[in-house]
Amino acid sequence: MYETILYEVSEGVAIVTLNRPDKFNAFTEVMHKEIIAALKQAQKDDAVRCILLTGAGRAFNAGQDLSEVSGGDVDFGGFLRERYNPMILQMHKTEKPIVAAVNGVAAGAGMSVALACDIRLASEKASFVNAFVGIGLVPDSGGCYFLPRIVGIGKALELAMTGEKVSAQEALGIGLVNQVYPAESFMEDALAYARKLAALPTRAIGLIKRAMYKGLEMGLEETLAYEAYAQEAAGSTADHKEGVAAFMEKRAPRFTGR
Ligand code: T3D
Repeated sequence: MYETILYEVSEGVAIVTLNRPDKFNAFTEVMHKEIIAALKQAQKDDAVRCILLTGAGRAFNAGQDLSEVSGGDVDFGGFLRERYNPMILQMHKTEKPIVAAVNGVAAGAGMSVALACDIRLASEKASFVNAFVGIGLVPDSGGCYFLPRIVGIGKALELAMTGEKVSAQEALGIGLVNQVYPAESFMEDALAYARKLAALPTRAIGLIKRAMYKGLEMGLEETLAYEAYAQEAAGSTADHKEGVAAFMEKRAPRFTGR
């Protein structure tokens, strides 16, 4: 039903695969729309408790399909406002964890999308290229928001200004990715990670995501107030009751995401 992505739900995980392997899964207008639609589909589906975003073939994503923009004048502002920004905002407001399974190179807006995911898992064959400067552009799609927050301003400026490729191991060293797995078992390992997240209290995880990002932007007083609000919501879930009951009964909890 999608043209540029694959969408599959398996054991609580919606696997969204960017699927233009001959173009290194570069973004097109259709792909932006389909990613937004897939995120909304996953948000609505109670059977989905984690979203895993990956790429088909050798690459994760090479950013904007440059053949779409090579012909002449491009309305860059409009391009971002209409295509990229809604996709990043949809990721941000999705109240389920989004895990990037970075199977190969993530370049330009492809790197930004990986940064906008909540967790990044990398194949040892993955790499990151802040490719914008290489074509005389500025990091977009949230790159200027997420990159300095994830790796610190000094490293963020270096990566954005030089556009140098960062290997998976280097990415692990600077906190750009959370885990690196062998290439041969990468998708199995990434799926196992996503399934683990999918078995946790989904509503609390959605609230953790929202509260943590809000905490980045607010002062202490506002953050404390927001935490109280979020805790009220989390404290009224069935999963909270189950977690406490399981602890008291000295057994493993069975969370249902409600
Ligand atoms: O309007 C706007 O542009 C605003 C929006 C901006 C958002 C952005 O994302 S700007 C940044 C755009 N992306 C880039 O500048 C990255 C361009 N690609 C590369 O630098 C390199 O391809 C990579 C570092 C990603 C990978 O290098 P390598 O040596 O492993 O592979 P390759 O041989 O360069 O590429 C493999 C194929 O993918 C190749 O096709 P071919 O020759 O085998 O038929 C290449 O043309 C294609 N490909 C890679 N990136 C893109 C692409 N095709 C279209 N668009 C791409 N971005």
